[in-house]
Amino acid sequence: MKMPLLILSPPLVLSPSKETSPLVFDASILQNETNIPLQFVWPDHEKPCLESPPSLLHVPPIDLKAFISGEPLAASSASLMVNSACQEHGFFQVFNHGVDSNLINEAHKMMDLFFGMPLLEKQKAERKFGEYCGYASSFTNRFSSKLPWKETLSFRYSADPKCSNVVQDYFMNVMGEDFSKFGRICQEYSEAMSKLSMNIMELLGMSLGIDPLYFCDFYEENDSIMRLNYYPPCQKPDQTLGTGPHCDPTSLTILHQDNVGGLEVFVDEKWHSIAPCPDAFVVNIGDTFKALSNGLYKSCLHRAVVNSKTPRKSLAFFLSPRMDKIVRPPKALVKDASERVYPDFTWSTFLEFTQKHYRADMKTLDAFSNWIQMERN
Ligand SMILES: O=C(O)CCC(=O)C(=O)O
Repeated sequence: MKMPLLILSPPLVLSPSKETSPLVFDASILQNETNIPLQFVWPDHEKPCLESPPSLLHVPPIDLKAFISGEPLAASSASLMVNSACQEHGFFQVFNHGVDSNLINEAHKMMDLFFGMPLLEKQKAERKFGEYCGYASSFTNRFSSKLPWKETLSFRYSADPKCSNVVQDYFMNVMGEDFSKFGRICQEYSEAMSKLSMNIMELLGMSLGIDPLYFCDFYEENDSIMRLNYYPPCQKPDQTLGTGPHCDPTSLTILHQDNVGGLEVFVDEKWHSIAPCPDAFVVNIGDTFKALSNGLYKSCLHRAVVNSKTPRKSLAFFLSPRMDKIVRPPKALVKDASERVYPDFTWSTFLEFTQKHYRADMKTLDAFSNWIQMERN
């Protein structure tokens, strides 16, 4: 399928204007700047409200060990909590998840080392336009307004046995020998996330009243994305955002945030925060799973705010199906074809759409599904 040149709101500006010198997000300098560049200043209606901190969102704490134990009461209570949270906003937390805390701590330490390096070093892994892997500092080469106050390093993880070292290989090929430990830890961390996502998929299947193994099977050879987010301090935290409001186009996000705090979710026309908890992962439904659940589960708008004192880190694993899998709700969720909310699509088409034609917001899945329907008519 050939992609149309759609410009969705807000408009995509591909390069900085020729009259001004290109903007560079060098965190080591900008974190002390009291006059932040205008490109980072968000419109008033989108600015965070730091004087009156948002109320906490109720995200049910799910004891995954109890769920996996197969004890019927624990399993049914977890699945009821997940069902109601996913119909309301799509966010919940998992505890007793079985991921080694040393591995999580090591990953955070590696992030400190990486993002603490000089900009020129980090730029050796720079992400190219239209790609989703690599180092990106604030997307200064892609947009020229509403820039996020952050740096990211993203890479691909695949559970296909033929790609058993894909993360480690990426680090070695793009960043070199010196990054082999970082690569190994990211490989292990991504594998742990992929394994954890299978348990969560079992829970989601049960919560939707279908065969608990249905989604495990669907995501068995998942082709996922791992993103390390680093938010440097900002002397004008009330003017900018670390990550702007967006819904995740992927299927399921498993997020570990450090203890600084900054994640917010838009529910009932208000922003709510999710307090950090080092023992838990925050899980949220993305657009692709929303489509798989035939619109029953929500993929909710969220963002990250920054602060003037402490850098913040988060690790996001974006579970996605194998590129050629057809995203179509299981029969049990669609009694009649007229009940279908979204058309069939493959993750590869949706990913390409998100990379080339828009800036993430809450309408991406609708825009994408309108585009598919236009193409097919
Ligand atoms: O850092 C966070 O808390 C949120 C990150 C996020 O939403 C993203 O990476 O898409």
